[in-house]
Amino acid sequence: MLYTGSLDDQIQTWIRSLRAGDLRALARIISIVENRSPRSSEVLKSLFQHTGKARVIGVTGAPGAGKSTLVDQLARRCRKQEKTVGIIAVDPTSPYTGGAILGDRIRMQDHFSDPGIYIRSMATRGSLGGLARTTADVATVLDASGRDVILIETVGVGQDEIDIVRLADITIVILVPGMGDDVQTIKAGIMEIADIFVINKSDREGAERVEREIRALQSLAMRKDGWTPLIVKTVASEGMGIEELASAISDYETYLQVENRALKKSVENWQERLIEMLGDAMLEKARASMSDGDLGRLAIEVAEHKRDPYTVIEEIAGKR
Ligand SMILES: Nc1nc2c(ncn2[C@@H]2O[C@H](COP(=O)(O)OP(=O)(O)OP(=O)(O)O)[C@@H](O)[C@H]2O)c(=O)[nH]1
Ligand SMILES: [Mg+2]
Repeated sequence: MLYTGSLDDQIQTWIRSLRAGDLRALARIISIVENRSPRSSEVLKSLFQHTGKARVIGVTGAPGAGKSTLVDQLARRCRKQEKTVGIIAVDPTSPYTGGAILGDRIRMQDHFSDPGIYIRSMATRGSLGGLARTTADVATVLDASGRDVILIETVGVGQDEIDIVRLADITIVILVPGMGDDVQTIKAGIMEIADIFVINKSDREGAERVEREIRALQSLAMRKDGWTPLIVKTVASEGMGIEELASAISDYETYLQVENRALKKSVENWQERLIEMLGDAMLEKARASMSDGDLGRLAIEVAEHKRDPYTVIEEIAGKR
């Protein structure tokens, strides 16, 4: 596409199309922020004022727990209520889940004819700025495009994933029966951020045991906001328990609306995100001030013990 106006005009045109529901503009702007192209920060600055309206729901759990199936069911339910949906599927990159990713694509194709559901798969691990930040930026674009609900699916394996679900207003952690240690295998950090627990594959034996384990953990430590995460049993592949999950979501929403809790949660999330963004920006600034050659030369000097790395870093960070 050819644009003749100034950079700002171009961005404004794209944003107008995006806000009018143009799916091509949506895809284009998502690509811009995903690739961190030079315009991306201008785009995000302009979009921010249009965000904050979408309900962001994070869905996390072990590989194969049924996250995609559940997200799919939630999306369907939203559509029945005429709500528009954006789905961000943060692909696990481990090779053994390749089949599952393919499965996702096929299953989600059901929705491709419905412009009310927009699905974006991301496999950006190791990219500049990190997975969490890119996911946050894509969610910003979807929010600004007017999507009512944004569902973020991510495998609950590492810090990146914990950061991603921190973007969400509501975090759903999926557990399944019969996975050995069940609850213990899920990272402690993930357990802490659950607003709602889903025990999926409840058609299998052991769902009760998982529930008991969660309750036992809950009795050990109260959440500091006083919320006791609800536990919902589902068979996502059969659409069972989805209504119960929807009402758990709305119970939590009701809870958030009291005593300014939603705002407090958002402030906490922004505190984390601002630190992250600041870290990125400082690193970029430091990198820009030196060439690869500089870094290589310093690495040699440190390796040869001609200089100590602490002073080197202090110099670069401008402390000395
Ligand atoms: N028995 C049973 N199978 C289910 C249920 N929910 C999902 N499945 C199946 O479990 C498999 C994995 O489901 P997915 O939704 O792809 O799981 P996922 O957590 O998204 O997997 P990854 O994205 O690879 O981590 C699929 O074959 C589903 O059909 C359930 O409630 N019961
Ligand atoms: Mg999946």
